[in-house]
Amino acid sequence: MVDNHLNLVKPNNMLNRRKFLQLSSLSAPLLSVKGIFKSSTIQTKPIVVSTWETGKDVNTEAWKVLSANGRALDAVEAGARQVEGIINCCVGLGGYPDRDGIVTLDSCIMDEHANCGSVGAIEQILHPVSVARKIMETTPHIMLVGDGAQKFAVENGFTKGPQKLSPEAEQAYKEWLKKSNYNPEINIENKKGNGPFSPSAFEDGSPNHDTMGLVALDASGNMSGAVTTSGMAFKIHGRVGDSPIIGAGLFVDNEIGAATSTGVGEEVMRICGTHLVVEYMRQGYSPEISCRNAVDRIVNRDKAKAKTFQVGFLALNKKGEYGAFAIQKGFVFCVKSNGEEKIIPSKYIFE
Ligand code: SD4
Repeated sequence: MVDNHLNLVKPNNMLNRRKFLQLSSLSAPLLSVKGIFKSSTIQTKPIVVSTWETGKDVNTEAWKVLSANGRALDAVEAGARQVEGIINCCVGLGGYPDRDGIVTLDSCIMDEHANCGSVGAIEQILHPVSVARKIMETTPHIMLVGDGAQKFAVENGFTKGPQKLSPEAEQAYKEWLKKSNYNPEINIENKKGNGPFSPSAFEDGSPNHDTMGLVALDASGNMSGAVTTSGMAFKIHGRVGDSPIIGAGLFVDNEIGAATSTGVGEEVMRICGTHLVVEYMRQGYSPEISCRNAVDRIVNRDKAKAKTFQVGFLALNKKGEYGAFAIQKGFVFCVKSNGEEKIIPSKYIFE
């Protein structure tokens, strides 16, 4: 499934900065022939890319802002709010709960000036992405969590909804309780080889992830990104994943590009995943190869373990070029620009 030329950038062969500079001055034409470095100077803008199939409607919402020459920041917030407002296993108040039966949400947002805001494990608030933006724009802080985040939200006009599971989430939770042999003292899912805190797949085999991460480049050439999720279902209460962590679930560098992630957050956090992807793009790698290199960083440490979980990265560079890479087959992403509206399967390592 992986193009042969990608072998050139496996971690063992990875270029250090000095070598990279030497190579890029001596043999850049050769490398660009291989497709590692793109030489195009054409910029595709505006453009938005987002994770999973739910990204299609998210992009539609973001596009309303982008196509009216709006700011990428407004576009990504609008896109994230769309998916927060519908019932979905993995985003918003309709999402699956933690092992105590409580839905806790993680979200963050980052703009072209490296301003960022973030909420972790917030409860009963419909639009955590807008709380994250409020934190970014009105406080000296970046991240608020739990009760403090909820208090801040309510004080700033967000409505506190009821503590109630969606019918789908309630059903899934009841199913999970049957087999989980629920015992907070013992991390039983881990023993079953299901990942650090929660099963990597649900009972029906569908993956335990559908986090919304989206990054956009606006008509003015500025970039922003947002992520919103209910996190891994059946996690320990209070667990926060990569999604609201700047540099893990989302990173935007307006000079270079932006990246977002999905999958088992603990594995993304271990490598500061999206920051790493953006740093690869800074070195001149295409978005896809940058995502591939970050995936390799995870997989090469422990191949056997990596076969048991999913992580996917999605990146967009300053020219509007995009790409993704995942550990497992199955990750898809959505693109919307003037010339394109597509759902694209990501390349991957394992079938
Ligand atoms: C998390 N990364 O909480 C999130 C889960 C996810 O698609 O991506 N779901 O670890």
